Amino acid sequence: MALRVCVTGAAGQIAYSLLYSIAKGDVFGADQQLELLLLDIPPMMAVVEGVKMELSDCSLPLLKDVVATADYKEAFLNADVAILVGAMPRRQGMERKDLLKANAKIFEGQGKAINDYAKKTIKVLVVGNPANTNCLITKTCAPSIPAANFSCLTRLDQNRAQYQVANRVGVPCDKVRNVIIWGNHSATQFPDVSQAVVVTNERTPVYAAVKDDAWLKGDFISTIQTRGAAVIAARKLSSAMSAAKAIGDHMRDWWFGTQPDEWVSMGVFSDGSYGIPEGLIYSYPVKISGKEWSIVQGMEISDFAREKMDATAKELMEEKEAALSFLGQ
Ligand code: NAX
Repeated sequence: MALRVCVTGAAGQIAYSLLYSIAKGDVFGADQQLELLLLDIPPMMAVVEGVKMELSDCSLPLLKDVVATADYKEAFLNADVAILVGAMPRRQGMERKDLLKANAKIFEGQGKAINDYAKKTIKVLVVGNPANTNCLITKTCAPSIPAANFSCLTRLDQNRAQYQVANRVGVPCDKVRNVIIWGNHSATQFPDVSQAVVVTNERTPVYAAVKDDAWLKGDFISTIQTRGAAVIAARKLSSAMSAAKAIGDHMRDWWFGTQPDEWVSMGVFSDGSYGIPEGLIYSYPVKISGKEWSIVQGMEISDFAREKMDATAKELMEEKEAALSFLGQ
């Protein structure tokens, strides 16, 4: 049976990299047939039709059907997976409150449509910013779908952190494991390598491998927190290729599971683990098996980490309060 995968923001720059990667089998497996449901807003339909033409021209054997639509029902009907990339971008002079309001409206509508039309087993990954809070709104508006089926993307931050450490130590990126991104996909996020290891013939803690605590507690953290802005400054466009790669990594791990002794970071519905308020979409280290994630428990949290984990939780509480107040308007 073909898997029905909805991607929103289908005319945008992330989707342009992402759709090819999904359609050629990188994410759901080399044997999994696919139907792609491409959603964007009505003025972008001609562009989505162009993307659809290109997908056809890629001549990909797994791709059974491509639907281009601006209609929520058509986009989410019987969907197995939804990757919500489309969002209202922050325009110059726009207040944070106005951004939250515009996005609350979008994700309220999409949450309701997922609730009404998608499969109850659907996995939803929210990418459009503010990703954590947009994910919370979507989940809130889809009460018939389990909370565990919603997540937001912090894998790009994890990948950025892995690269920075690997580059410093001089090993390939995949040798750096168990980096954690805590909290919000924003400048308050806390990239934490206190549990991370460099895996060569042995497993060396990152602090021992890097041998520069000041860098790991200072510039390393701020580099990850501001990397998105640095890419925009250089490219005049936000991260797209790397975002699409991270979406593929996130979804593939959710689908096929994580390796033993390894975890990945995902924004998930907080159950109060590590003293974070319940009911936020907060990025935690998770292990995945049988398409179900569980938060890695039992790690010691230093005072240094505590302060940073609480600061990003506080920002998410404020976003949540503002965004929920806009629902139904
Ligand atoms: P683009 O502006 O290139 O594309 C966005 C697309 O979404 C546009 O085609 C637009 O028409 C569409 N759209 C707007 N409202 C929609 C709606 N209600 N339904 C369906 N489609 C809608 O942006 P792109 O570079 O692709 O980025 C998309 C989003 O990803 C942005 O919100 C961006 O901030 C966010 N990102 C999140 C990241 C993360 O790690 N969580 C990293 C990358 C990226 O910055």
